[in-house]
Amino acid sequence: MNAQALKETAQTLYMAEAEKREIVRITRDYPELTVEDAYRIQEELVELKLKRGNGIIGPKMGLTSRAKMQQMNVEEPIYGYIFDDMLVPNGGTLEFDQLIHPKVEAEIAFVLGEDIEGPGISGEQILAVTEYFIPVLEVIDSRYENFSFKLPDVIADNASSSRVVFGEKIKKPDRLKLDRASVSLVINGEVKERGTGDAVLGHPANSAAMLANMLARKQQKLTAGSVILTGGVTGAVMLKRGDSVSAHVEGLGDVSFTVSS
Ligand code: 0L1
Ligand code: MG
Repeated sequence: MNAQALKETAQTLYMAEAEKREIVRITRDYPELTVEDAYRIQEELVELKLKRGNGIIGPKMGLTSRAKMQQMNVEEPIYGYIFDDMLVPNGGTLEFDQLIHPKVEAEIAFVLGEDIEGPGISGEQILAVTEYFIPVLEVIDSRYENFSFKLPDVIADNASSSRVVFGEKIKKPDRLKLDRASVSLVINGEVKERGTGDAVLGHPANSAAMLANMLARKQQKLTAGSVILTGGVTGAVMLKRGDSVSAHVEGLGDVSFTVSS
């Protein structure tokens, strides 16, 4: 895809999000779209949001569970970015009318005390510089019709990022084994999804390490203080108006929101 087409595609995705409008996946018209070009589109999209005045809260990993990777037939997760206009306060309201077809998943975020730069970063190295963990509800809202996309499409679409709700920032507890921590996603009082931290590449810290190594290919690094979403511990569940949503992460606590009616 040439530079002009990359820019136009980013603009199309940007407008689809702003206007809450589904679009047909890019790979229908560009079946040869590569992962590299998809990240270039994502970079253009990020630029458009920065130019609008938005700030980046931090990066996110997506497709981190074996099940999702197999489903998409990929060997590597993907990344995208969470922006400040995506924040919904803990216990607050998610405005349904601002979204297309939102789904929610429960995750664990890391906040590092130092910058860390790949390649060759391990989960242990991430844990050594982690200051805080945060329980998270991530709302994903693919801009593509029926969440129907191929890998390059979802990369270009900023990994379906849409909204995020953070629980309390917890100073990294020394003895907490995040891989064994159970995580539940509750909607309207019913546990809809359950998992343990090891669903995320064996340990959520491995996901942050992989992200550091992926960013290193672009001479970028994980920076101290940014919030890093490590990927869904639970599956994603479709939201509807009026839903009351919470997640419990063992050792870290709860996070919740309500969907507007
Ligand atoms: O956060 C995520 O894992 C989203 C990845 C994109 C896949 C999807 O939209 O279902
Ligand atoms: Mg996610």
